Amino acid sequence: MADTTNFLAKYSGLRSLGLEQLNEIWGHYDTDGSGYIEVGPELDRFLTDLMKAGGMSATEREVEEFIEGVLEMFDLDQDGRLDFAEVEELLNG
Ligand SMILES: [Ca+2]
Ligand SMILES: [Ca+2]
Repeated sequence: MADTTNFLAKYSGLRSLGLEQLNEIWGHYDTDGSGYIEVGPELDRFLTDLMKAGGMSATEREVEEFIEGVLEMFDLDQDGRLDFAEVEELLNG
C-alpha cells in the first residue's frame, strides 16, 4: 500500500524549522539518498505535500507551475535540483 500521508502536514503550523526537523523532512523526500531533491518524483512529491500542507489546492497543473516557480526562486546554484541549503531556504526563508 502506498503511503499517501502528507508528511509535511505536521510541520505546517511552524514558522521556522530546526535542523532536526529539516533533516527529517529531507530524509523523507530525498528517497534515493542522492543528497538532492531532483526534478521528477522527488520534487513532485515534496512540493505537492508542501502546497497541500499550506492549504493550497494542488492540481497537476498547479503543481507544475509551483515547481517552476520554486526552481526559479530557490534553485540558487541553478543546477536544476534542490540541495539541503536550498530546501532550508524554501521552508524557513
Ligand atoms: Ca534524490
Ligand atoms: Ca540547486
